[in-house]
Amino acid sequence: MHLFHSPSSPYVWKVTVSAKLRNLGDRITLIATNPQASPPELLAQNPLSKVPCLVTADGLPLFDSRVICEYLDGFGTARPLFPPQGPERTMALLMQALGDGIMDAAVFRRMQSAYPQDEGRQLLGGRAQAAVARSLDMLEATPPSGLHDIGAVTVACALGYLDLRFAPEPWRQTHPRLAEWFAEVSTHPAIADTVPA
Ligand SMILES: N[C@@H](CCC(=O)N[C@@H](CS)C(=O)NCC(=O)O)C(=O)O
Repeated sequence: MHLFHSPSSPYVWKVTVSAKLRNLGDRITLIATNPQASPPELLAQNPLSKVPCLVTADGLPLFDSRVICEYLDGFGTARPLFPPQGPERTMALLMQALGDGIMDAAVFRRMQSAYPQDEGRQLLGGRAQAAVARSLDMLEATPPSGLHDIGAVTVACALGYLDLRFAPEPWRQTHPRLAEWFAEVSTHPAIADTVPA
């Protein structure tokens, strides 16, 4: 399998953490990619010009991170990250949606910070910042436990991305239970060995 990859993407990180947790890391070859440059090799596989994009051993291109992570659950014998059914699955998917939403808002803020900060951009950036703040509050009320499912993996990668891109906006003091969980899972090799640069 080949993975179109960019080292600072939180969505790519989510895929590499999932692959490592499921002992599949050595079955995936990384292809360094700048999706902003829309290279033809990426466009041939993903018309959205986004990473991650996984090309399976059969040559099937898969995007986005949600589809790729669930696909990876079909291999190997490690515990699946997507619970098969019932309330456990619903909660894992909900936490995945929350983590993905934090990534979406944070990546959007980061991208638009490169442009002149007119009134419209300030308004949109402020909405994205507020969405992240509210999401952190929700996670503080019910922090994930362990790194057992796709919800916990996604939230961990979202928090790691905040640390990477928004370090001057500390969240730990105001969210101590979430901070404690993140400190604990950050030592897991699947996270510690794959931290984005
Ligand atoms: N929902 C997608 C989001 C992927 C995404 O937005 N990736 C960013 C990198 S962080 C990207 O490739 N952006 C390129 C672009 O928007 O042109 C997923 O979960 O994979």
